[in-house]
Amino acid sequence: PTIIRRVDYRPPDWLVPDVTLDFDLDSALTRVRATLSVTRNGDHDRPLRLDGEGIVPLAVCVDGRPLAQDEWHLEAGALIIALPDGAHSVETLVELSPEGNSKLMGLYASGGLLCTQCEAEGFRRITFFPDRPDILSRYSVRMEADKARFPILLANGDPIEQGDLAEGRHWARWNDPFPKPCYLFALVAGDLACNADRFVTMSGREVQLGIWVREADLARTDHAMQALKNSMAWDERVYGREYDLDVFNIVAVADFNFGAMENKGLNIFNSRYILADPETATDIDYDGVEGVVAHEYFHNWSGNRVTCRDWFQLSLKEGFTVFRDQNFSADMGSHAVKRIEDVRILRAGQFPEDSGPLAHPVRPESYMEISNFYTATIYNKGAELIRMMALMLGAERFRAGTDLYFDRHDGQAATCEDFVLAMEEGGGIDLTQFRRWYEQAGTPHVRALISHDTVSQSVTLTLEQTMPPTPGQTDKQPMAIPLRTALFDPITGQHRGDELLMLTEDKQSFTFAGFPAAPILSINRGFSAPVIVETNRSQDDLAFLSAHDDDPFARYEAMQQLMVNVLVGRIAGHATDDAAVVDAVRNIITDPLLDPAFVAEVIRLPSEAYLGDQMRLVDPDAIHAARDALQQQIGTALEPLWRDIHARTKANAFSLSPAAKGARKLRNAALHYLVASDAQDGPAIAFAQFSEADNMTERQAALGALANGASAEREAALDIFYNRYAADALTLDKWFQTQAFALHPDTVELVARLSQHKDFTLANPNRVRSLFGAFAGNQWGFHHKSGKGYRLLADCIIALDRLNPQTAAKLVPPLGRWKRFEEGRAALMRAELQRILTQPGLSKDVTEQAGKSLE
Ligand code: BAL
Ligand code: ZN
Repeated sequence: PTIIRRVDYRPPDWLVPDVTLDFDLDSALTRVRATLSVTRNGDHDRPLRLDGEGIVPLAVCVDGRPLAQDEWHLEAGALIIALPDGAHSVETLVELSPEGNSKLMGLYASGGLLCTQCEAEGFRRITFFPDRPDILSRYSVRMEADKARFPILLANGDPIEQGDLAEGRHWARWNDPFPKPCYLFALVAGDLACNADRFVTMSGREVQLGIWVREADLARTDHAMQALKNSMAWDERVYGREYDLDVFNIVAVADFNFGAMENKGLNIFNSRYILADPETATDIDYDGVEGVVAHEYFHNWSGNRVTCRDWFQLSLKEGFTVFRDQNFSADMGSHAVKRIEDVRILRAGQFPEDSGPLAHPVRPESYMEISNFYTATIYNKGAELIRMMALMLGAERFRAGTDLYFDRHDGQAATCEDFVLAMEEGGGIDLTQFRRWYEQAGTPHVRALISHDTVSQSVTLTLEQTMPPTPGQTDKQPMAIPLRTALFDPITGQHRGDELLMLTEDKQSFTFAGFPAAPILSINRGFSAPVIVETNRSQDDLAFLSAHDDDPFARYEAMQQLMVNVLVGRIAGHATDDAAVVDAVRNIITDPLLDPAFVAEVIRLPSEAYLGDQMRLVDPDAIHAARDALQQQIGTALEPLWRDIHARTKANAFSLSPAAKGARKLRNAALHYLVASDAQDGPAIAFAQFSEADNMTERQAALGALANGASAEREAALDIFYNRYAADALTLDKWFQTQAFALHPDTVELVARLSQHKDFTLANPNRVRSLFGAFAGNQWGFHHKSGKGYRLLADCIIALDRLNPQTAAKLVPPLGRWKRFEEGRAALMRAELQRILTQPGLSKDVTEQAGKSLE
């Protein structure tokens, strides 16, 4: 397959200012007539090239004249037409089968609905078009369909007209006045019910809001609607961005590759990010709905009004929009907890990517299949880059930078460089060196050594950075790393203020005067830079910070490091001071001033995967044993406290208030420690919580705690859960996911059985992710030394690739971590990658991921 390179970007040969689309919709056979006004862009004689995939033109007309067969040809799926002069009207007709579209890209059927997904390159599966984000067109869309089966017809923009036709058919026309790239095109047809509401914008315009779902799901849409209204108000208040159309619609569909899609005025969502009620959604699900609704809404400016010039600039819209949704969610709840959660996500998903064979810069240089670049690096590390710029600039200057960016590039297809320039000019800062964050892949390592001199009563902090080599990048330049730092007096527990140190050289020293005694270092406070910090702090220093640091992230981090040191030491066979961890946990859970949600985060043991990331060679069995033992030790040593927490955090009635959510989170953490302790009644307590809970947060946590063990309660709870939710796909996903995540010696066998379960299907991406996505994230289960886990995942990838290559390719990266495992496991992983690569007809999605993973 061809490699696409950033340096090869050329402006388009032809522009398409206006598009008229006419859809005759039907699940089995849909006809699409497209009329494009095309204009030559620049002085050249190149033909018009319209991308196409899996479609053939049934008719081609230019300026109303049907072309003969020899006046056009197909080249790698694209329609090529030589045209004279500078402007023409080009009309094509194609036929599609939405119900035969298992890739879920283009126009497809899902649960009786017809819907579209075009980003990144799905529009070419609907009609012939120059499918690239720098072609911005005004769209007018007419849809016609059977009225009984498809009573609702939605598209981008505003509704213009509709009417009835003979034989039970009807039609509707929608116009979108804002020029947009074709990846933002959308339509939906189906039998949908609407949660309707309104929002009045800051300039007093009324916007009609609609969340469209199956009638039976209507009661589960209120949280999403509230999130939408909060997002609209937040973007006005924080960024001065107002919504621009008269309607804003969201549709939930069951089969979806992404989480959601920001199509102009018509967001289409994976139903898991719209539907929520206490019976079926956990607090994490509720937060996911709020965050994703906000994310897609925010794209209206960061993505739609200002879009990307080419797909190498994907982080321009994604990194910035993730940053925006993270801050929105923090404002809606707890800043401290949100930051901890976001860093945990970054470390779980992006750090491994950055240290493996698929590492790529935030602005990549090349790709084979763009779908493979919707990664944690583009999204989450991209958001960290924006966060660092915001930190260096301060709130006011950052806002000046974003104002300049939006004003300057409104209606344009822009680049990451345009964003950085707007920050420099609007915010008044030189980001020359900072640009390396966009160019160099890999997570910087920072070594921070603190030394105290009693004679001069000064402290020297020496910072040293190294950038590990990544594929295609062996020699790296030093990065500009902003590190928020404070020095604590161990006696008073105070510090003199937080300083932003800029590490820009390979090695730099900072000296601070006026310290008669050695202070304790708090560094990378708030996780000010996405780096790995190593320090020479003792376990006592970390215990001190875990009890006293006034930066909540740094306090969490100190506890994590304390736990990591004990666990890594234990795995290496060293004597470890476990009591220090038990004492630190006791301090946190007995501090009445702390927010319970924050407490629950701080006392959480590092995941097995995170521990693996701290080791050169991952030993899944040793990691599991060490972590399990420490959990048991903390559970047993503090058992009365866990019992007390568990009892007093039980609520009388369900509420979604921050206090109620915090209480549930802490209650579940206490339950996990109780079940892990030596107490005999752990499973009984978990089963009681499972049975009595009036909400999914407590029910699923109890199920998860039981699933790790081997009690009779485990099987009973799994059966009850299955029978209660077998008819509800999103909730049944949790049943698959909980078992695939279970830290249980038989997980690999269980996953094999579940993959044959009558409710397992490769046709639904959520179901695939709930079993195989979860399993691949279960280090102990997946890396079973027999290699059975690798074989199961590879079987799934091979079978899924024939239906849905995009989702199949997302499952490949866990197999690419073989260099971090001993030779036995590494060889088994490589063998599965090789087996995948030898499959006939393998997609370029999986070919790229598996090929790179073997290097
Ligand atoms: N643009 C694809 C889905 C999302 O990031 O919003
Ligand atoms: Zn996005």
